[in-house]
Amino acid sequence: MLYHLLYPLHTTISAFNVFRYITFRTIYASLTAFLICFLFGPWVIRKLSYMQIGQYIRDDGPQSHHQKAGTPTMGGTLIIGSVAGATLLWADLSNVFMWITLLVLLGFGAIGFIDDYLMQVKKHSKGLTARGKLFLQTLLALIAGLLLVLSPDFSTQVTVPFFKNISLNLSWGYVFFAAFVIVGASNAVNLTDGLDGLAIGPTIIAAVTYMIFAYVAGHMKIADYLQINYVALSGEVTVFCGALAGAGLGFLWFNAYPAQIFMGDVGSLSLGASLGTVAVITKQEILLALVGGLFVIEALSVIFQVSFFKMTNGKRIFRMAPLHHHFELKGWPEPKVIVRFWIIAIALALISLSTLKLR
Ligand code: 57M
Repeated sequence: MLYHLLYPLHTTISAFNVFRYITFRTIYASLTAFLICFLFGPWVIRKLSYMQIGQYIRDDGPQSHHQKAGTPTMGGTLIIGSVAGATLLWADLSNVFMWITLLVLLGFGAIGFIDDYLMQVKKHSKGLTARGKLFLQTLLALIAGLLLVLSPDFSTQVTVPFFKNISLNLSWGYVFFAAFVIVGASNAVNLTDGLDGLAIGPTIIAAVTYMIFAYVAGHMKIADYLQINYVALSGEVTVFCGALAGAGLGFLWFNAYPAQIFMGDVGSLSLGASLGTVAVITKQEILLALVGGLFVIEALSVIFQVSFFKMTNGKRIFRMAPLHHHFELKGWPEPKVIVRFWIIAIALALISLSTLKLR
């Protein structure tokens, strides 16, 4: 909004020329989102506690989690509000990709909200059914995929990281591919969200990584120099990624161990889906498996554990899935698991960034 209001005045006040630059608007979008989260955090925590939206803790989980009972959840509403507010303030509102990313953020946030609301407010113990949740996620992701494919000049080619000469044109099949990436990312972040700061840390790391990819993909000269897909107009998604990282930091302030608030499904489903959408827009879809490798490892631990459990009538590979519970049950203190998982996420993000040169 500020871009539309202030940039046109640059002919009279030359300092307003700065609103033209994506880098400038990204920095301020992230600071704005951080401040919204940071300043409104205590109020949201008080409000949620007052409304008794406190986490119910399952009996079958690690013992250490019982002391977390009653921690306010649905903090994702704060993250979504900060990201949407900061993006609307700093992005170019005529940009189609910015709107599609916001649609996914808010849409998946709404699905998560319904789930949390049923569970926390209506005390409907399981929330939405797994099938109902997956149906709504798939529907929304297909709509986002369709909107992307219909966007002007959007390529339906899929490229493979590290191999610049391998690419596949999926044509209309790209809609399903995009939906798969978005829904997969959404659920993987949701599975990871089981320790204080465990999901938001790697989300910030992935948002910063995609902030760089979005800037590069949207800049014709840099994209050409690095020989990566140039995606016209995708540069504006940089502002969204900045807002995501900023809001993540603001939320982490309160979600850091010992957490004063959890994000709930409203947070985890929407953050994962947004990262999936950004990966699709920047044409770095497959690379998301590496950028968000930690989420993939957590999701795979569940898939292997559940399959093995069913095949062997109750035997397990890990002490408990998702993987973070395995390490907790091995005796690692919670903060150690969290920080070590963050370290892995940073290393994976650095390897992902190296694909800009290694190809
Ligand atoms: C939701 N939710 C957390 C919080 C957060 C198929 C199966 C593996 C699915 C999986 C599952 O349901 N995962 C998705 C995980 C929960 O956190 C809430 O949920 C929101 C995210 N959706 O924002 O509102 C608990 O996680 C802890 N937490 C923190 N700090 C945070 O910042 O400590 C969350 C955020 C919170 C809190 O304790 O209550 C969760 O873990 O439930 N199921 C599981 O993860 C279960 N695994 C399992 O049953 N494994 C089995 C196999 C055979 C399926 C096995 O390995 O034997 C575990 N979850 C729990 N207890 N709580 C195991 C038992």
